[in-house]
Amino acid sequence: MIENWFSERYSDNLQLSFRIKDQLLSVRTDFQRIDVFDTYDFGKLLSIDGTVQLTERDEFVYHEMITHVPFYSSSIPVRSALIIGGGDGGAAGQLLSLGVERIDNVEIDNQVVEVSRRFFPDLAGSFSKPGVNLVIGDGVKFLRGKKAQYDLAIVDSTDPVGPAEGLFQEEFYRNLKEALRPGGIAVTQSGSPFYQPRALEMAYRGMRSVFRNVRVYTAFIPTYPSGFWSFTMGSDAEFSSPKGVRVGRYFNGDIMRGCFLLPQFVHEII
Ligand code: AG3
Repeated sequence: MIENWFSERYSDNLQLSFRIKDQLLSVRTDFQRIDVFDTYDFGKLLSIDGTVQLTERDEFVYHEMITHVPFYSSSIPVRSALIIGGGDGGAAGQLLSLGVERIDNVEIDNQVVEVSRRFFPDLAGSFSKPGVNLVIGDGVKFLRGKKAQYDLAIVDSTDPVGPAEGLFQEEFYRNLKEALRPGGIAVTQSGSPFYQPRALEMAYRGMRSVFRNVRVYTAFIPTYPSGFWSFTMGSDAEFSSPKGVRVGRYFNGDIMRGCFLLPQFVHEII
């Protein structure tokens, strides 16, 4: 009996493997390779250039954490948001659930959106909801000329190799800040502190040179390298610590306070 597996390679000596029922799709786009697998344990899985982007079973962790934490940390009401990347629609959906009224979601690869509409309709459905404006284009270019328009900016990107490399650079964070209203917050996924310390270091350094306040927080995401994942957010305003939050499936008041507590090896990276 032949067993089929999808593996994300972390190094020559390490990989994470999912036994799959089926490969549902494989396309090469102008930007990257996209694959969709039906896995036994995590439901459908979307991968880009061989790296896990989301699975049906654990996407809620990433998408809640990249939205709820900055939303509740904001000292100004979050009514409008910009998402760069996020072509699956997961982050936009979470922002809508928080009551954000206007969302511009700028994804560079229209195939990510098409594939998500077909295989992850619960996530991509957010693109058809009122208030969400999907733009297919380069986030870096989209930012040109955008001044003080958003309360929150979310960078939901792939790893800092290939198309997303520029999204971890200081110059990009500078442009992102220009697009924010005074007191607005920017947040980016910043990789696995254990396996990708340079991603975290780049995000942290880049944001530090642009924003007065920068904080790193982490979450447990089983299907990403090491399962221990970081996010980095920056603002010129003080971060607020809300009394009450609406709970998600991962996010709650304890997580809102505790996600900023970092192990010593993470402090040593940043
Ligand atoms: N974007 C971040 C995925 C990074 C995963 N890296 C990896 N597996 N090596 C997720 C997109 C979900 N909206």
